[in-house]
Amino acid sequence: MNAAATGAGPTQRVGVVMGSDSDLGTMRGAIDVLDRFGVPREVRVLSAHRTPERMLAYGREAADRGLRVLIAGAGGAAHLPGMLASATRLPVVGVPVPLRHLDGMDSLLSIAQMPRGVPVATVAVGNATNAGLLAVRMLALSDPELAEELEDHREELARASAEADERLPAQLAEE
Ligand code: C2R
Repeated sequence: MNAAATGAGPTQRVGVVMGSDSDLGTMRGAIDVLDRFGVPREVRVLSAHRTPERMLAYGREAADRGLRVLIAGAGGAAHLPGMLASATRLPVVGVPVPLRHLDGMDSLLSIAQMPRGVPVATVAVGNATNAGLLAVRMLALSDPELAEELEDHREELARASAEADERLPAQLAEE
């Protein structure tokens, strides 16, 4: 089992944190991206509401443990990303997790509307994939190999889009 999969150890570069294990379906998007780029990560369930002391300790120790970026997802009254950001100087990327009610708007606003001085970079509702990519982009600033892989990924996206563009006339003609 590699370091990324064990979820422990000093080599982890990104901490993926969620308020509940019920968020895992959404947060898997970030985990998959980090694994795809080979970025060592750990995954934790921590809650500003349910385990405030554990959550604060994690935030306070994160930088010293070698983590470079935190990704934090939570649904509803999503205080976790902001509270983590208050306990660390590391960049925190917040993921609004949609629950059954309010389509994730509650979570989105809880995460995005941070007071001046304590930033949380917020992605779209449910879009943990972009949180993973944002973390990879941050790490790539000081990692040329990762930067090259990101360029390949960007080219791949552009190629897929161009291919869809070329396929579309034939698809419409078949309708
Ligand atoms: P359960 O499914 O465990 O009842 O959790 C979680 O992120 C989850 O989406 C329901 C929702 O509660 C959220 N939660 C928070 C926080 N802790 C848990 N928003 C927090 O600290 O912000």
